[in-house]
Amino acid sequence: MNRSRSSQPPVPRVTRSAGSRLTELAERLDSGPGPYGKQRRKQTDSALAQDLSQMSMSGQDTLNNSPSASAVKSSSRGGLASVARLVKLGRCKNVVVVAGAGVSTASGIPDFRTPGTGLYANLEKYNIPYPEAIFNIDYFSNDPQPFFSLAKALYPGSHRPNYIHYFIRMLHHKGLLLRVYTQNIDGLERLCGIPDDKLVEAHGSFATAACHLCYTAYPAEEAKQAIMNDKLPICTFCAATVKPDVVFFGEDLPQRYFLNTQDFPKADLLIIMGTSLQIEPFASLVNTIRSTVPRLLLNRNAVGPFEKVPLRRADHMELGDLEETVRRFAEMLGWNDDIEDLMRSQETLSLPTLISSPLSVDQTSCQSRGTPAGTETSRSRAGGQRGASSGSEETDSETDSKSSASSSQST
Ligand code: CNA
Repeated sequence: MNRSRSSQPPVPRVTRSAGSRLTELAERLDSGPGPYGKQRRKQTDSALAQDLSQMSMSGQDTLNNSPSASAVKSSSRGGLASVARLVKLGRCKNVVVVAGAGVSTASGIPDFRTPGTGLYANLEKYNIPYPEAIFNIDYFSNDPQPFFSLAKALYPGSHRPNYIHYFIRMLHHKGLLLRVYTQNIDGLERLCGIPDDKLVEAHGSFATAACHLCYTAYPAEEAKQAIMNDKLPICTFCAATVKPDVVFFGEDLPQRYFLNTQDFPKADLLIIMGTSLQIEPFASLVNTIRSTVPRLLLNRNAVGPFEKVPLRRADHMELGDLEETVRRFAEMLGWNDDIEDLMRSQETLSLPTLISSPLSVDQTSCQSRGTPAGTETSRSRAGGQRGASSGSEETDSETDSKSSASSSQST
């Protein structure tokens, strides 16, 4: 994580927050004369826009023949089929994926906001005053226990990547993935073999840990062991509580997040999956794409700019269960068999754990505390929960993708 410290060179600071005021600002930028302004991009993107509008009807026809007639109603301008056709025509070679917790519900990890099953609907057991408190750094400073109780349920190890993760990896296999920006902290993108350089874990992960006050690095495996055993991992330097490098509200986003300033202007397709687009600044990323570049929302419900009617010209959405939608998308692209093969081979191999082997520390843990029961999770259809294993087909994907972030926090 990029937490600003006086000894470091100045770096851009963006702090995680809930809210959507930045969305409006970004939209104004998009329509203005600046680098993302409509005027500047109009000519270069007009061919793409023309393709999209021509494809609308035929895309709709294709979908009408599919078994999911209800999804057609929620599609805009041919939705999946239009975008699939663009990909097949070779018009999308720099695809950016923006992902959220909905990508991992098929792996058995609850999201935040789904009524009934989301973590926010099931927080009574953590005894916190409001849901966001569990990810609030000031609240954590006073009482880390609610977060640690939740962390026990979220720690990577008991969940497996699902079809959606492998779809993203297939985008990479086909040479089309510019980058995936995920808000997820479950590490499943890494675990399915998406290489580190293609991945931005915008809200951090459990793969590293550090003191929440002085940012001294702490062995992630030892932090995990302490938390899983209801003990507090304590900083060897200042004796404050250590926490996994998950970005809390009020903390800076990792340095790698700023890759978005290079990637989004370059992108020729944006796929937004399984997110409510409620957390800033991440949510506003989707508005920094050029206005004529297709944006495809795959989610259970319309979110962010897709809630506005009419949608902007190059916007498409396909509402419904994400895994089912992604499977249909993959079938349209002719990728389904490849993805199934990839999943089979990868999931039968043993995969490495996300946390590298522990370094020794002088002091590991201190007092133990009582813990409420862990969060219940549902089971998945594909991938889903299984025992942790180790070993990967693509070893390059298993190195620590947070190296830039980690280096910026050590003194
Ligand atoms: P969110 O606010 O809970 O939104 C999830 C979105 O996905 C909602 O719009 C849901 O309708 C949709 N969704 C959920 N399941 C499905 C499904 N099966 N099919 C279609 N749509 C579905 O979560 P966001 O990601 O938007 O919020 C960002 C937070 C959530 C990040 O900071 C994460 O750290 C945090 N989070 C992460 C995880 C994880 O790592 N797996 C789990 C829970 C929360």
